[in-house]
Amino acid sequence: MNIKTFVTSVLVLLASVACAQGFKNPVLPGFHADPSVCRAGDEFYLVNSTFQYFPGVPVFHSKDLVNWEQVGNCLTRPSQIDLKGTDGNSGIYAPTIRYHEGRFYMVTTVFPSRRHFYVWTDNPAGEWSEPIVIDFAIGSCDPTLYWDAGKCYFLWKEGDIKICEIDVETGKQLGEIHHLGIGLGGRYPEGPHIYKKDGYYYLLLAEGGTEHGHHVNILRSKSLFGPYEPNPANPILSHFNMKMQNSPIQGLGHADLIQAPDNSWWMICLGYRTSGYLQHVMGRETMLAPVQWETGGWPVVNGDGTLQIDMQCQTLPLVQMAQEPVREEFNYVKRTAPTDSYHSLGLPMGWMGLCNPDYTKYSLTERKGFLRLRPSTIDLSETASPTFIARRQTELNFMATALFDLSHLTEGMQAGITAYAAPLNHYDVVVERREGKLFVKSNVRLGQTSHCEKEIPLNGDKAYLRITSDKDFYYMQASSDGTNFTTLAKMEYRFLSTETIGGFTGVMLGLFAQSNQNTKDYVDVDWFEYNVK
Ligand code: 6LW
Repeated sequence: MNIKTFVTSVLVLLASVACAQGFKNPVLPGFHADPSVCRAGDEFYLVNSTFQYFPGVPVFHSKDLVNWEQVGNCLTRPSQIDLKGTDGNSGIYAPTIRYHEGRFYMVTTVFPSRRHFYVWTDNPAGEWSEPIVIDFAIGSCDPTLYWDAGKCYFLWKEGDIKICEIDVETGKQLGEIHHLGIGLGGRYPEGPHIYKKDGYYYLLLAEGGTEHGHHVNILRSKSLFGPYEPNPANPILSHFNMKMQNSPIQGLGHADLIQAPDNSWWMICLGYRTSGYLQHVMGRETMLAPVQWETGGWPVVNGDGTLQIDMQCQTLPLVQMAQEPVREEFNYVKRTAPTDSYHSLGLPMGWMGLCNPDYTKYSLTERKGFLRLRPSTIDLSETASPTFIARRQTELNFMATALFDLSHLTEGMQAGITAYAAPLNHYDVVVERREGKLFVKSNVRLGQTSHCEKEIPLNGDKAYLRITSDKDFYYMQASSDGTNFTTLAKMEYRFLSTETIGGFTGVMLGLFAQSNQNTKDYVDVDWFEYNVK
């Protein structure tokens, strides 16, 4: 073997070692639906839909598509989005993120108006612009932006897949609307994206609906406006088949393709991990798969169009990102943001409120190291904005515990921790004061029914409130000393599943405070601990 061959072999070996082997799906566990990804230089940015939650559209950053860190949110100001009256079936639907000539764009749709709009920024971790509204197309969802030969195109689903040129400065329509078909006949053709490769325009889209029948097809044309010919091997991604009928991951769809700096191709998509028979509680999660895409050929996802929890494949060189702490201490995080931005509250990334939260109900500065919750008279079971702040449930088996200082919780107030799926579907651990004494109880809200299984007295003004789980049940627990916990109730997972309640979100683990009258009193939360088992 000559020296050149030897050196090349060593370099290839080193490169393969540097590209680690394998990763776990989902790469973004918990309610991270409708993912879209772009690349700026050698780094990746990803966004998800958020529906009734605020701030809207989290922005994640990665260097390897596997490890992600949330660096911001696109919609942080009430002037950008009015979520009043929204729930898990409305608000912010699927977003697309694209990077063009140094600027990031996020385009999405707000329901029920079905208005499409986009915002832009030069710093994805900072504030994004005021919305630029698409005024020539109302209806349906899943818009995307695509640049070709110096022109910007708006692509969306409204019955069929439509595209037209726009002035990206104003959102105004510049060209005629072209029709790109309705896919291959599956229900709900949606989530369209276009990619140009080897002289072809490729049209990627999801069909089948965002349940078990979900799958991804791809078509191509020599012309941007078609006609588009389908890949004979469609679907390129699907678990809706006999081979994958028992997979713990189902509902794969709503994908986006991305080329890495090493010219490898990857697909991110949504899917959900089922708990029990065909049910899921954590919402649709973001998954990753490698794509083989030969020159002039069709893309092949992970060899056979399926993916696994344990992915055995060569990855990009893995770069760890800052991980969320197990115990959130609620220390104020200073950010450059205007006072009307949610980012000005200094809350940790990943924590969201409902609709457009009243910022005066939340403080990390009135008592250093504590989250102060000022109760609203809005109840958790209303489709509105109660004093509620939550983070995603990311595993089936978890333990969430919060330490409350209740010395300022007065008669008529309630506060606690909740596994929240929807206004009429949540399991709570609730504290209240009666005749000067503190009590803690379970509260199960299911549709028109509220049920308290058990109530016990608390000793002193501190309480450790806990929601934990196993694969079938949530357990509502409480303790006065942080060691001896009493189980107040246990309730089936399945009554918080998407299949039971509908909608497009997943269970959130939250803190809340409510009062039957306006009050200056409050509760302080010292920390929130989230352990996955
Ligand atoms: C979204 C559509 C979808 O607009 O579900 O799974 C809808 N895909 O593309 C709401 O998430």
